[in-house]
Order: sequence, then structure tokens, then C-alpha cells
Amino acid sequence: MNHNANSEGDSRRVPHRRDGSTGLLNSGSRFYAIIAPKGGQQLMHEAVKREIYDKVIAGDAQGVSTLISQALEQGLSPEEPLNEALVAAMAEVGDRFEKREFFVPEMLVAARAMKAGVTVLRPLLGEEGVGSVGTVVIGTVAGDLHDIGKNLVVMMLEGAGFQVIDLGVDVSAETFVQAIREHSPQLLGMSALLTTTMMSMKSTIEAIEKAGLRDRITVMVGGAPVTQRFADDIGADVFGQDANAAVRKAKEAQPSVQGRGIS
Ligand code: B12
Repeated sequence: MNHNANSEGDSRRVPHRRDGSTGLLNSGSRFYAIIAPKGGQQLMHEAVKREIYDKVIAGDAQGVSTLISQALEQGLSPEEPLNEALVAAMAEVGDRFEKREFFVPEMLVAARAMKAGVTVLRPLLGEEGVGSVGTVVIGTVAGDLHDIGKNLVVMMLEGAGFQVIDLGVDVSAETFVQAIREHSPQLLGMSALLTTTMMSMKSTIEAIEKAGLRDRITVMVGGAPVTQRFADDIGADVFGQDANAAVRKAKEAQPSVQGRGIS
């Protein structure tokens, strides 16, 4: 995807119809709708994804929701704008933060815009649900407030039929332990986005061991800085690179954990 072009600039050069309509779809990128030749649907899809990407970076939550709806009307699957526009844009925001081009306020508004888009997609991503295939307790670890990735994992797990108890962000080891006692999950998911909070995963696993609950659950960890190696080092059972892997691995873990929940 070329993210450098300015869609507003582009559209100003296009001779719109007087009534502003595109002559094709009522939704979607006006620019591409006009110039795209028949069968140029691909271009239209690329254009709307590019606009969503740009609006996440600009922190335009309203614009993102509107464009996501348009993308869906154009026939894109929910996964396309999610992965190729929303998630891709957050990676770009992270890069800019690292280069000191962006600061916390920009990250925050981008995160809000991303969430607005996810809100539109949420019912569609979860619609494959087929009843509970297992219970997952999940949260972002102590000291960490990042929840976008964790929320995507929650959504995908729910979509795959898991019952998910989401403890939110900045979850202490004690709260995780308490939730395991209360909900008897087969899986425990922990998310961390900061190198400084990754170690909270280790201390949470230690607290679970101390409480005598470790052999009853599969511990799954994830988040941008988390790796398979780190997961192995801290004694987690499963590492998930992304939300899809989280679902796949949760399902794979199921046979070995069936019946191991606390009753
Ligand atoms: C948005 C954002 C914020 C927002 C968070 C809003 C929110 N509600 O989440 C705000 C502005 C609050 C924020 C704050 C901070 N942030 Co910040 N943030 C980001 C940013 C740009 C995007 C994160 C994101 O949402 N990504 C999109 C999601 C979809 O991806 P994901 O989280 O990785 O999740 C996927 C996978 O990892 C996986 N996954 C995630 N969780 C789990 C769990 C399980 C069980 C499994 C299996 C899988 C899994 O699946 C997900 C979906 O595919 C990242 C940059 C980046 N590239 O990660 C920086 C980043 C994480 N932040 C960073 C920093 C430094 C901070 C602050 C310390 C800044 C400051 N000076 O205050 C604070 C810390 C606040 C705190 N105590 O937590 C650094 C961390 C550096 C480091 N090495 O530790 C990053 C990497 C930016 C950078 N490049 O420097 N941040």
C-alpha cells in the first residue's frame, strides 16, 4: 500500500460531479470511485484502506468509523481494514514515537481512532461464535495500560466461541490469582507492551504457582515485545504472536486442558 499520497489533495484534482456523487457507490473513496475503470474495485479497496490508515495516524476517530463502514459496504472483509489499515497504522505510530516525531498525545488520539474503528468491526469479528469451547481469563499485566492488542485477542477468542473474562489493564498478580479461583478458566492470557512490564508476567506465574493453581491452567502470553523465547524463560505454556495465533493456539491447547479447570 502506498501511504504517502494525500487523498484530499488527490480528490481536489478530480472533476467531481456537480451533486458530488461518484456515479458508482455512494460510499468509498470518491477519487477512486470516479477514476477506477470497471473492475477497478481493487483500487477502491486500496484507497479506502489508505484513508483509514491516514486517519488513524491523524487521530480522526469519527473519520475512521465512517470509513470502516464504507469499506465494509464496498465488500472488504472485516479482517482487511483491521490488519492492513488499523493495525498497520498503529505500527507506524509506534515508529514515529520512537523517532520522536510523535509524543504521547499523538499516540493517545491514534489509539482512540483505532478503537473507534474496532468498535465498528467488533460485531462482525465476533459473529462466528458457536457457544463456549472453554473459558479464558485475560488481562494486561501490572503497570501496563496498553489494551488495544489485548482487546483484539479478546474479540477473536470470543468469535471462536471462548467465554472470556477480561480483567482490563494494570492487573496485579493477586487479581489474576483471584480470577482463576473465581472463574476456573482453562486458559490464562496475559498481555504486555512494555519491556518494563514484561516481568510482571513472570511474577504473576510465580504467584499462580504459589497459590497451587499452576497445573490447572494453560498460561498464554503475548504483546509486541514478548517472544517465544521469553515465554519459555518465564515458564508460560503458549506464546501468541497476534490475535489469530492466540485463537489457534488456544484451540490447540484445549484438548490438553479439557477438564483441568477448577471446579
Ligand atoms: C497506542 C500506544 C499507547 C497508548 C495506549 C492506548 C491503549 N488504550 O492501549 C498510550 C498513549 C496510553 C501509550 C502509553 C505509553 N506507551 Co505506548 N504505544 C502505543 C503503540 C503506538 C501502539 C500499541 C498498539 O495498540 N498496537 C496495536 C496492537 C493491535 O498491537 P499489539 O498491542 O502488539 O497486540 C497484538 C499482539 O502483540 C498480540 N497480543 C497482544 N496482547 C496479547 C495477549 C495474548 C495473551 C496473546 C496471545 C497475544 C497478544 O495480539 C495483538 C493483536 O494482533 C505502541 C507502538 C507499537 N508498535 O506497539 C507504543 C509503545 C508500546 N508504547 C511505548 C511507550 C514507551 C509508552 C509510554 C511509557 C510512553 C510514556 N512516556 O508515557 C506509556 C506507558 C503507559 C503505561 N503505563 O502502559 C513503547 C514501549 C517501548 C518499550 N520497549 O517498552 C512503544 C513500543 C512505542 C515505541 N516504539 O517506543 N502507548
